[in-house]
This record gives sequence, structure tokens and C-alpha cells, in this order.
Amino acid sequence: MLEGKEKRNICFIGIGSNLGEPLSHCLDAIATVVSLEQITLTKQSSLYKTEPVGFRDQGWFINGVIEVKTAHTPRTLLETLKVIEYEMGRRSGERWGPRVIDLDILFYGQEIIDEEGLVVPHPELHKRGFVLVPLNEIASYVIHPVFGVSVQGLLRRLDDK
Ligand code: A4P
Ligand code: MG
Repeated sequence: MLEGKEKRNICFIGIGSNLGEPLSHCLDAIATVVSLEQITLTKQSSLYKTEPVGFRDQGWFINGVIEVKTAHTPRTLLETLKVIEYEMGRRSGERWGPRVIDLDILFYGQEIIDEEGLVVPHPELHKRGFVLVPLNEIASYVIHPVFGVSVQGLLRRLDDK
């Protein structure tokens, strides 16, 4: 019976790494997410080698995006991703700088959240090719709930700039 089953929300998670073996770190992070009971992987983008944005004096990144279904609330999903980052060796104090693994909640359904330590949609996603290109591969039709524009539209806007 489906009735009584936990509600499952569709979320998109951005993955990035530029320390050590970035490709392996991204694949390990995806494997860890897949292994969790409360999370089901439903789509996976290609993994891209990308030039660092922001603090430029660092190694190139590997970036990708996954779509998952989860019964976690946004807050517990964030905490779960932070635990994975920590267990993979990430420590704080690396903002914008090199990192073993970075897992960001890009979209959580169509929810708009602006709380201490949790902003969804991710506040930078519409400005970043390294997020929009993989996101467009698996979610071109998804509407950004703040801007009312599809991912494909956001990517086109970025390309125009
Ligand atoms: N936080 C708030 N909202 C969210 C959310 N939606 N998802 C809070 C995840 N975390 C969220 O994040 C800092 C705090 O943001 C967390 O404690 C959480 O409570 P962090 O992951 O510890 O730090 P960060 O990754 O340095 O910050 P942020 O804002 O995620 O940075 P970005 O935007 O990920 O930028 N160039 C390329 N080519 N590829 C990259 O992946 N990444 C960055 C980092 C810079 N340049 C890059 C890349
Ligand atoms: Mg992050």
C-alpha cells in the first residue's frame, strides 16, 4: 500500500570538489548519498571540469548536479549533507576556497526558504555556469520559484551576459 508512506520531495543537490582527486570525491559523495535510506537518487548530470569562480587562485573544480527524492525536511537534508562533507574530510574555514567536497541544496521542490544557515533556492545558482550547465542537463524545465524563470531560461540569460 502506498498510503501512509512518507511524502517524498524532489530536490536538486550541487556537487563540487577541487582538492586531491576531485572526480573520485564527487563520485564518492554521490555513492554516499545513494546509500542513505531517506534519500533516493533519481537523476544524475554529467560531471564537468570547471574553472574556479570567485577566488581564482585555486585548482579547477569537478562539478555536477543530482536529483533526489527525500523524506528529509530541508533542514535535516542540509545537516545530512554537512555530515557527509565532514566525513569526507571537509573542515570549515574554506569559504570560496579549495574544498574536498561541497554539497549545496539548489532547489527543494518549489520551496523558498530564507533562514539562518539555510537559503533555498541556493542564492548564487542563477549566476553560475558551473551549476546551471549540469542542472540544465537534468532539470531544464524546472522553474526557479523566486524568479519564475526555468533553468534553461536562467542559463540563456547567463550566456547573454
Ligand atoms: N547554507 C545556506 N544555504 C545553503 C544551501 N542551500 N545549501 C549555509 C548548502 N548550504 C547552505 O556553506 C556555508 C554555509 O551555507 C553552510 O554552513 C550552510 O549552513 P559551505 O558549504 O560551508 O561554504 P561554501 O561552500 O564556501 O559556501 P557556499 O555559499 O556554498 O559557496 P559556493 O557558492 O558553493 O561557492 N568555482 C567552481 N568552478 N566550482 C565550484 O563548485 N564553488 C565555490 C564556492 C566557489 N567557486 C567555485 C565553486
Ligand atoms: Mg556549500
